[in-house]
Amino acid sequence: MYIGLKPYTWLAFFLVIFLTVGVAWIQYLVFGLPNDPSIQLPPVTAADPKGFPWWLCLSHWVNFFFLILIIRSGLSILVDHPRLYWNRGCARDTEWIRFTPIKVPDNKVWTAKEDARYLNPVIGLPGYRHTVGLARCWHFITVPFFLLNGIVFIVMLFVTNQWKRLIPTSWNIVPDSWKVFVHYTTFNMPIEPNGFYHYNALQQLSYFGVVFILAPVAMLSGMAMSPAIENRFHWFPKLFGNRQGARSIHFLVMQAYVAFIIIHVAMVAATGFARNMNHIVASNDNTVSYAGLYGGIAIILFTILFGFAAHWLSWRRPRSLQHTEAAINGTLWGLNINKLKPQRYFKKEDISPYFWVNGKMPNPDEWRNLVKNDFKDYKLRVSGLVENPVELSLEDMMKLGKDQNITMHHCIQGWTGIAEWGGLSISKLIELVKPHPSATTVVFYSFGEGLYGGVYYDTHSLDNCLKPESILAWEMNYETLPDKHGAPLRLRVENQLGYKMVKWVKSIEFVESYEQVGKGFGGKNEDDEFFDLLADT
Ligand SMILES: Nc1nc2c(c(=O)[nH]1)N[C@H]1C(S)=C(S)[C@@H](COP(=O)(O)O)O[C@H]1N2
Ligand SMILES: [Mo]
Repeated sequence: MYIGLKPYTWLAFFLVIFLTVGVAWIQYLVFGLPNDPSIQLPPVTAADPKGFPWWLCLSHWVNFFFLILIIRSGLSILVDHPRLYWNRGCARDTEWIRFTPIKVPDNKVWTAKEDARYLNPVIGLPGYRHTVGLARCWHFITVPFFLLNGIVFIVMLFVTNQWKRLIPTSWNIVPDSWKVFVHYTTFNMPIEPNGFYHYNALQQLSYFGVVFILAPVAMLSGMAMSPAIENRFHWFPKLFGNRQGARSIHFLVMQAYVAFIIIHVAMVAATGFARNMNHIVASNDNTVSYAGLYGGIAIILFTILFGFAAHWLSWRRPRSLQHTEAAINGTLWGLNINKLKPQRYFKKEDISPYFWVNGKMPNPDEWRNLVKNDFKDYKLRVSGLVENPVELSLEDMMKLGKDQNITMHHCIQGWTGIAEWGGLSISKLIELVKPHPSATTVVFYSFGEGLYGGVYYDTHSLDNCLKPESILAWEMNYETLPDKHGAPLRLRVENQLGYKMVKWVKSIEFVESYEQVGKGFGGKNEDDEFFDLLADT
């Protein structure tokens, strides 16, 4: 796996290493070992927690199980656009880290789909090419369980007195943690308290950080990547700088989790493996039994076996995963995120200098002949369950009036870009064609094909089409829509992900249900690549 870092990223990386490990060594070599703070821990009092209760052991391992699935599916999502940025336009050559040897060429169209990488299935869930749809299924099926487990855990912490072992009550924890850190990094093991009753300062601080900092930051940075949230609450991604900052921080949180897991497991092994495992698996402080250790190994084996089952499901039962994801999240999103109405707030100066391209250019003669004649012969056919079917030329549409919006586009693969779009508001079209009351879904067909052949199309609920900023655009950044971005006409529905915004629109049809179109899942990518089922929600 190729990893490319910008010089400033290397610098930041080495600075972090130096400020921690380097400084610890300097202190040790110059001033000697600091006194051992573990020894100074207050004595265990009667009010202190007595060991690990069973619910704590259970939630620890449930957390482990889901965290592994979340990290593995997250990695597969990441490499579908294997670049991370701090700027929201994802400009060429501005990524601070990339997981691909390829530099984005500037002399030809290089689509985000071509740029996608894939992982070995031992690491990614699933591995192999173009599985972002299924990787998202796994990510979003597991996240609610992870969250629920976390909530139960935190409630139980406070219902009992277990919070005392996790939450620092004095700022002394910071210098004390540093002292422990100096001990560890210079391989002078401090005297450990019995972890069944008490943690050392650094241990407490890191567990606290994992539960009360990493988890909430992961959740918030994840939410900041949603187009519906970003286009409605523009302040939200600013918590992380911007939308791409949120993606980068989401990644760094994952890195912190992985680093934590490695160090945590190493420390558990180094400080009395069998006894520690009895604590966290068997909920006892037995010093001779191996029951906890065997139990822990069994849980880890189960997690690995589940990984195999997860791949089997991904290849053999992808539809059931897609439906499970929709049953869990489609319903939730329908109730909240999808109700959000995009709002105007971007200004002309926010427009991204670079805007990624996606999808296969249409090839039929029909479209190429239209290009030759500057789309003067183009007619958009609007039909289906409508009182007044129409065929509109670009000129006809322009006469109906132009709506202009500056919005952020979110590709499911991870990149974003801000652009101005000008065109016909879909609500005006709906007014004109007068859909029957039975029409709930609008289908947009393209001249182009999907990745695996067949007409590219997608569907939207009437409700989403009527949202402000839902338009059929013939203009991008105040100029005629370029061919590669979907000329003559492309869809904009700003509370949705990019794949739902059909380019090179050929015709529109009003139907009763998306199940009547294509394979019946709401769009070309939903049909062929198991992307999120969002239609009609
Ligand atoms: N006809 C068609 N429309 C399409 C696609 C496609 O492959 N074919 N790709 C979609 C995806 S995944 C994205 S992110 C956007 C990209 O729009 P852009 O190329 O203008 O950036 O177009 C969408 N519309
Ligand atoms: Mo996309």
